Amino acid sequence: MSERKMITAALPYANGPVHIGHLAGVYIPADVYARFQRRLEKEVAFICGSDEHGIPITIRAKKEGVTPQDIVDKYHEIIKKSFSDLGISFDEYSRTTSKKHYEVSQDFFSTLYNKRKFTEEISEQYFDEQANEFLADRYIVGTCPNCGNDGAYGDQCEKCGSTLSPSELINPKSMLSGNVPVLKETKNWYLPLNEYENFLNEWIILGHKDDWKPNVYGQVKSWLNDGLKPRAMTRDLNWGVPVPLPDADGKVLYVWFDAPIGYISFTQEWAEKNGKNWKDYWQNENSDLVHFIGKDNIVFHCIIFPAMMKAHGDYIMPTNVPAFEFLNLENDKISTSRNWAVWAHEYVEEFPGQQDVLRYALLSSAPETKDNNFTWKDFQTKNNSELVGIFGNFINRVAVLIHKYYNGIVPEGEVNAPELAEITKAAAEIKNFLENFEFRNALSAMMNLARFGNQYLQTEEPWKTIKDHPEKAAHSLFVAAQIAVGLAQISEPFMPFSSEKLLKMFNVSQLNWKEIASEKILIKTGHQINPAELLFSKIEDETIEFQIQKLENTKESNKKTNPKANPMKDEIQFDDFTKIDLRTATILTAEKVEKADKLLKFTVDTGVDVRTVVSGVAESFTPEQCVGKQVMILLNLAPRKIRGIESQGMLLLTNNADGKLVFVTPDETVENGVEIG
Ligand code: B3M
Ligand code: ZN
Repeated sequence: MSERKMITAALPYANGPVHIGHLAGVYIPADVYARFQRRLEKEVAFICGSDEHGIPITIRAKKEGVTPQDIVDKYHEIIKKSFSDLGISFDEYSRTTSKKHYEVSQDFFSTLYNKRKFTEEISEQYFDEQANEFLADRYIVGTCPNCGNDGAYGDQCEKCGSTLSPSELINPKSMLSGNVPVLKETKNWYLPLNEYENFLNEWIILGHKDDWKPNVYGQVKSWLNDGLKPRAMTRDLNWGVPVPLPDADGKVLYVWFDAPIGYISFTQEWAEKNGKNWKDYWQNENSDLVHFIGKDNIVFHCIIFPAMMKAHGDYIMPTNVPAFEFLNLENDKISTSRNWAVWAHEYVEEFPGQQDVLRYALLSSAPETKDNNFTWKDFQTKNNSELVGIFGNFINRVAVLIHKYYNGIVPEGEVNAPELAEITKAAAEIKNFLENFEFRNALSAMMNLARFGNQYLQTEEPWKTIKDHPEKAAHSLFVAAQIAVGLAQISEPFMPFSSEKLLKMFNVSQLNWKEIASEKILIKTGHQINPAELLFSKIEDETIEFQIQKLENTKESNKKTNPKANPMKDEIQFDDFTKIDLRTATILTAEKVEKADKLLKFTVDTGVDVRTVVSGVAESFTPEQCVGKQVMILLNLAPRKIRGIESQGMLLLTNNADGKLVFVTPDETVENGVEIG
C-alpha cells in the first residue's frame, strides 16, 4: 500500500455552473475518498481546477457574445465557490489559464517533441475564408450521411448517434459565417497511439481485470480491440495554449492534451505553496494516482493521457480510474442547454446549511454501475426518513437524555458491552467499501450503525428503566453515547458539516480511522458534553413542490422557445425548386433495421413505383404505426446506401414540440404519385 494518494477529479469545463450530475458522478465521491484517505493518514493531494480551453468555451462565448476569457472568468468563480460551499475539500482548485499551466503543458509538449514522440501530418481541414479560421468539428454542420439529419456536426450526428468526421458531412456549412467552407492544408502534430497498444494491453487488459470497474475495463478493451490510430495533439484555433514551436503560428494544444496535464501543473502550484515535492506524487512508485471521472472521459484517462505519460517517460500510471455513469433528473437526461438540472450554486442558496443533505442524497443514488435518477420526492424522503428520522433522531435522544438525567455528563457503563463491536464493524466495512470505490455501500454501512443505535435505545428504553433500574439506564446511555460518537467520527467523509457539529456536541476531537477501529471507548464516563444541537430538519412538501414547479416552468419555457427556428437558408431560384420532385405516397410495409436502433425500412407506393426508403424514425414510431400512412416523398433524391440497404428517396418529416418526429401528410387522402408544389 502506497503512502501517498494523488487524487484527481475531472476538470469541469468553465462554460457553465456545475449541477447535481457532476456532483454525484465525480466530485462528491472523489471528496469522500480523499477525506477518507486523509483519515487513514495517507499523504493526500486532492487536485482539480477549471478546464478553460477547448470548443465548449468558445462556443459558449459566441453564444453570449463575449470573449472566451470573459466566459472562463465568470464560470471559474461560480464553480469554485460551489465546490467550497459543498465541502469538496480540494487541496488545490486552479485553472488551465494559469501561467504555471501554460509553462508545464508547453514543457510537456516540448519534451515529447524533442524525444520525437510525435509524427507531423499534413491534412486538409475545413477553413472559413470569411472568418479566416480553421473550423473545429463542432463548427461545421451538414447533412448526416447515415440518417439524413441536416443538423449533424462535424464529429457526431446527434439524431442517429453516429460518429462522423467533417469530410463525411453532405453539404457542410460553417457555423461561423454560414458559408460553405473550403478545404485547406494544415500541419499538425500527432501522437501515434497505435504504438502504445502493447503497453496498454499489458498494463490494463492483463493487469487490471479484477480491480478496475467493469465499465472502465470494458471500454478500454473495446477501444484496443478496434485498434488505435494516431491522434492530433494540436489544433488550428486561436483559444488555447500556444504550440511551443517556431512554425506553429495560430496553433494551440488540443484541449485533451493540455487539460489532464492540468492535474500535474496544479499539483505543482499546490506543492510550491505548501513546501511539498510534486514529484513524490507523480513520479514516485510510492504514490497511488487515482482519477475520478464520468464515463464519457474514460478514453482520455485510460488511453490518451497514459500514452502521453508513457511517451514522456517520467510518470507513474494511475492505479485506478473509477468512472461513474450518468445521473438523470426526474427521469430525464440532465442538460445544460435545456436548463434541465439542479444547479449547485442555486441549491446552496435555496437550502442554506443543508449541504450534507445533498451530499447524502447524491451519494445514496450515485450512478456507480448504471445510470441513476434523482427526484425531489426521493430527496425529501431521504432527508425526512433517514437523516431526520434515524440519524438525527438517535443523536438527539442520546444528547438530550444525557443532559436530562446526568447534567450532560456521560454516565457509567460496562466497557465490554457486546454492542460496541458494531462501531468497529461499521468502520471496517466502510474501509473495505471505500477501498473498492463502493460509495453507496459505504454510506449504507454508516446509516446502519445509526439504525442500530436507534433500535438499541428503543429496546433499552432508558427513559423507563431510569426509575427502577438507574444503573441499567446509565449503562444504556453509556453505550448509546459510544455509538453516537462513533457516528460523529465515521460520518466525516460523507457528511463533513454534520460530523463537525457532532464532534463539538460531544466535545471530542477527531480520530484517525485506525483509532476508531481499535479503540473500544470513544467517549469516557465522566466526560462533559455540550447541549444538543439540531442536525437535520424536516423538509416540508411546499419546499419540494417549489422545486418541482421550477422544473415544470423550465419544461414550459423550453416548449415555447424550442425548437428554435433555424435561420433561412440561402435563397434559391424557381428553377432550383422545379428540380425537386415531391410526391404523395403510402407506406405499405415497415420494419426495423437490424442493429440500428434508430432506423426503419419502408416500402412505399409512390404512384410511380413501389420502392424502399430507409429513415431514422424508429425512436418516434413503431413499424405498425407507420403502415398505411400517407406521406410525402422526395422522389428524385439520388439513392444512398444506409446500413447496406439502398434507400430510394426521402420521406418528409418534421419535429413536434416534444422533439418527436412526425410525418408531413396531406390534409386529406389523395392519390399516390400526385405532385406537390
Ligand atoms: N473538461 C470534459 C468534461 O467536462 C473535460 C474533463 C477534463 S479532465 C482532464 O467532460
Ligand atoms: Zn445521423
